[in-house]
Amino acid sequence: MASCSWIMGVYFGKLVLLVLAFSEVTRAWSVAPQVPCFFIFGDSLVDNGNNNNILTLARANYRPYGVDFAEGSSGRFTNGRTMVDVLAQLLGFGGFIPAHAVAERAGMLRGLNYASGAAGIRDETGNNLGDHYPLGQQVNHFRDTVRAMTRMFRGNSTRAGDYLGQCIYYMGLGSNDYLNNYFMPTMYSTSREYSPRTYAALLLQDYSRQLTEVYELGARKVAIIGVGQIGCIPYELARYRNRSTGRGRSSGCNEDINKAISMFNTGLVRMVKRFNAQLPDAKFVYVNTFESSKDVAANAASYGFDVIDRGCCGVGRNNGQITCLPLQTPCADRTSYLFWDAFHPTEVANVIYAKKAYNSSSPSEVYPMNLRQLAMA
Ligand SMILES: *[C@@H]1O[C@H](CO)[C@@H](O)[C@H](O)[C@H]1NC(C)=O
Ligand SMILES: *[C@@H]1O[C@H](CO)[C@@H](O)[C@H](O)[C@H]1NC(C)=O
Ligand SMILES: CC(=O)N[C@H]1CO[C@H](CO)[C@@H](O)[C@@H]1O
Repeated sequence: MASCSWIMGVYFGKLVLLVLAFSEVTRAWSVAPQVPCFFIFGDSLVDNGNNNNILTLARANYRPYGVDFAEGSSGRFTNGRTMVDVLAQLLGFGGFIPAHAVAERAGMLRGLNYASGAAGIRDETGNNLGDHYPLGQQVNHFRDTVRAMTRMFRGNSTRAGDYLGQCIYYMGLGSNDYLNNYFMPTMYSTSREYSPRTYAALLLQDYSRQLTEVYELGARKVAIIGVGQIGCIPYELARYRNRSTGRGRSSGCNEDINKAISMFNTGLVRMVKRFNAQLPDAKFVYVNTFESSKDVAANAASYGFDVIDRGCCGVGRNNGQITCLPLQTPCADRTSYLFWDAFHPTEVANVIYAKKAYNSSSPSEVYPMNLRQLAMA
């Protein structure tokens, strides 16, 4: 490497010095990404290690999590890459976006990942699993980042704002407000206090306020990820005693849960339209993972999946009652499973969802545009 750049230096002189200086600054990211930075807010679907050093059951920094990941058990709740890892690659980032909890200041210019397993829109969501960073705290972390970044732009907030406005923001919250709140009546009272419709409205009101804060801090290109079909995940199938039949999803999903989530998702689309109409320069996009996961389940075989109703790793009915335990042996054919554990998709499923978000031309999957177009917008 060193002698190579020395030889090139002889030939290209200043140009190479410039390139070397640039790669020093950008920490050797090799290709220019389509947007200068990528910030991630979310839950365990996209957490990449923020929960590793806190007291919580929502943690995945042990084997076999990460069994197919070059960096090993990083804290990602799957066997390999998450959806945002793949999106970072599709957006042309030469590497993954670092976890806020471990990132050094120099790393923040390319974006940070604030996602935390068990997190929801509501503060109390996920408390049954222990400590975590709810959306409110993730937004606080982002506020700190914006302050530090403004200092890096010599205190010029106009320049910092211009920079932040070109970046993409991934917002993936809401699943736990159903899983680890509304549909967990033994721990939470929300289902006794609110109808599914009122609860969805309440979540949307909270979410809208927090998204407006992220906008005010400088975000303009925001991808809002809908909640998936939680009524069909192995955990819910197991809870409602719908046993795996091996192939297909003939045992049926829990449609009560799916209906409640559809109300929330419908509200997200309205919110995206409202933001785009009302907030100057706002480019909000709705990524319909509910629709995408329906498509994947309905056409499982053509996507290469043999098993879509049980986890590749886990305990109990459908491998869906407890998540994958330390040192447990996962299934061998991980590319033929839709779910890695009771809650989380496998890497191959994450790749499908990321590609749809980035490149789908169907408005039922990405509205009003996909992330490739959002990057250019
Ligand atoms: C901040 O940056 C903008 C754009 O580069 C520039 O026009 C402006 O003069 C700067 N403001 C200060 C106070 O330096
Ligand atoms: C995106 O879609 C276009 C055509 O629809 C295709 O040519 C291209 O390869 C796709 N890109 C990715 C990264 O999937
Ligand atoms: C809760 C739930 O959705 N249970 C379903 C389990 O599967 C049967 C059919 O086998 C459905 O009738 C139930 O609705």
